[in-house]
Amino acid sequence: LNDYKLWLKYEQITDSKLSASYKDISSKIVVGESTPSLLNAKEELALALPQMLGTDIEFLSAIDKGNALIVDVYQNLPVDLKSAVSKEMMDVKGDGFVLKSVKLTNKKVTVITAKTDLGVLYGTFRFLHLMQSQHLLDDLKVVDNPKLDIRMLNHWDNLDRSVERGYAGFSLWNWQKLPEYVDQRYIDYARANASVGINATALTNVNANALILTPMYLEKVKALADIFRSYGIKVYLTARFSAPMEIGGLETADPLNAQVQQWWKDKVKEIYAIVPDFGGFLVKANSEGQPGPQNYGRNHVDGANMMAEAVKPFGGNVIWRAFVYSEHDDTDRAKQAYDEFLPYDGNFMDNVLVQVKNGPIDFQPREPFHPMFGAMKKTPLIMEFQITQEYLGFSTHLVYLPKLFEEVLDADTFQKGEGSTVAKVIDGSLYGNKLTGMAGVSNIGTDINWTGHPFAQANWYGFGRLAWDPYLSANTIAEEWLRATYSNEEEFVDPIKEMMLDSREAIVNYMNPLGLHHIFDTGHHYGPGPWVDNLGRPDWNPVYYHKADSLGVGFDRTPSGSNATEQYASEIAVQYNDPKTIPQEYLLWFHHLPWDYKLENGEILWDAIALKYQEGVDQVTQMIKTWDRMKPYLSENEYKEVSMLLEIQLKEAKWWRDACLLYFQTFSNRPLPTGVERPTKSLEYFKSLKFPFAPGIRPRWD
Ligand code: BDP
Repeated sequence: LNDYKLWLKYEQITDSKLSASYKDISSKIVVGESTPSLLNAKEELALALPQMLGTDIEFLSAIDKGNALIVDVYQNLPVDLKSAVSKEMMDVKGDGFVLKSVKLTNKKVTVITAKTDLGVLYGTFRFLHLMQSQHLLDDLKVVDNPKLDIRMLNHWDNLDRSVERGYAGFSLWNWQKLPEYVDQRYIDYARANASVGINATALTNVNANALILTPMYLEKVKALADIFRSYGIKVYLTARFSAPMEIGGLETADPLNAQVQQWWKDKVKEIYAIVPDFGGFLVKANSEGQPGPQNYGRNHVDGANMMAEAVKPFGGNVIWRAFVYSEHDDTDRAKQAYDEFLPYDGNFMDNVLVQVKNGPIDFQPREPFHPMFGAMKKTPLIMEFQITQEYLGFSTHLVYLPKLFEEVLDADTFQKGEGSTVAKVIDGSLYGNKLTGMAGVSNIGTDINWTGHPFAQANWYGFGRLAWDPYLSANTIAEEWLRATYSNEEEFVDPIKEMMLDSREAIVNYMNPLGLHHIFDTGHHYGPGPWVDNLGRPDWNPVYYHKADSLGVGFDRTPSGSNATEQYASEIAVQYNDPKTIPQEYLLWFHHLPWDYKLENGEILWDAIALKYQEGVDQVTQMIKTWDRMKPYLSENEYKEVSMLLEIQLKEAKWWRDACLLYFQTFSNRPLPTGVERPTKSLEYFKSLKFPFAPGIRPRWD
């Protein structure tokens, strides 16, 4: 059950010196008790400290003679403490916080404070984390502010508790037992989120069901919102665009129709009467069969602004997704969102955010950053990452995603000159957008350990940390997570951190090396299916994406092909248009090249592809070796569960390698280079594999 506790394990500190110094500063605590969030802070301290310090702690109503820990909003601090932290407080923004060691006459006071009670709760979690990761705390001086406003999970949870692309059991939301039955998990979910600063959650699938907006469900939503509130988490719902017809009895959902507009206004009023701090709507419209304004000859602006108008008086937001690609459009799918949304820049109301996936296709193991970032200058763009591993081995493969997130955030869009990184676009600093955010498609479910793979917890954790501060490094985050989750032993942390950091490149290598993409078996997106060519729409078929033929492989997105590069700043377009200057990892994303094309290192393309697949397999073998060496630092169970998963990962890395190479070999007609293991099964065998069950699928929209 230890897995259930996530990174909030609060294990006993065995280093006696450290433990003594922690006791010295925190066994007497004064917590302001004026609000539910402060009470949460108190409860967390009451849970964590006795466990970590192996001793009782004492809550006092005021500081007495000895050292003490003071946990309260700035405004309520005693005068001497106020002046001791006033300088740091000048740097605090929003729900940011200060942790500071202050010397008063004859005693040491450690202060956790903020402008808001939520800030104090965040500070408390940080303080406890520093203890968990064994930092010295007697000379604390930390000021930390959230850099984005909306730090949000998107649950793709259906009302029947299935989770689209969910690989960790069922939905946490037990709609049948709500509102009366409050599962402890809701509280622990809120604690975990608050501990990393996540402050919003969209409870329902973007492929939405209008029923969630009916009174019966809204009562249930209220129960969840009531629990989440004191942890600073606002509830959002997905809004089905045709809801006025489905649950409102109207004949149209045309956003310019007065009755429809009124329906949404009334609905919103009803929601706010039940959930006064409701965050707003998340909308997938005119995408993959979901209804939207275009069904009525209107556009995204008409649709989004109609809803924005309705939530505006209550301070709500509309988050409108840009994941669109039309069945009637035969331009390169990678270009369509940009083409469709760019003309609307500047036309959205100021409480609309456009939510853009990190890359232009769909959560592949590696994609170049989405060209809308940086190009759409007047509209706040909220980043959409996928924490659930739809195309990254589900909850079976160990893949540390902050490495992927970091790569995207650090990417330079050049849209306002050098240094115009994606992080600066989404934190608003590049163009001065007022509203900012990051969303992560959740990987959470009812599995005891929440995320299926124990290491997938790091992806939830890491997402939260990056939503708080998109400039943090994947390295720092891995270290933080490991120390809180597994161990503080350097001999464990260092190699396992390396293993995590390498894991993302490993999966790119054994699934989609050198810019290959979307060659997954269809529907479930788990194993390889580069041969699939029979789906209803060309852009659902892997062959559309790799375009392998006897001459070569890859998608020409340069001016001689789809010219997707023109959607990027010219600095990037020029670099990417030339196969000699494009970063190798994007090569086949943007170029169709002959099998014997010579790469910079002298290898021909075919050999390079084959060697990359092999490298991916070798990296997983290495991961297994690393994990095996860590046995002394792990409980039997901890060791075994990851060990079993890694064995599956190795088997499947080989499956990917063999299936893809055998398939591409039918075009390249070349032998496998030395160093690449020979497949032991035939291509026909790999093509014939069928899967009786794959989690996370929903009936297709076609
Ligand atoms: C794709 C998923 C699909 C989602 C869609 C979306 O395959 O299940 O509905 O994205 O983001 O990645 O709307």
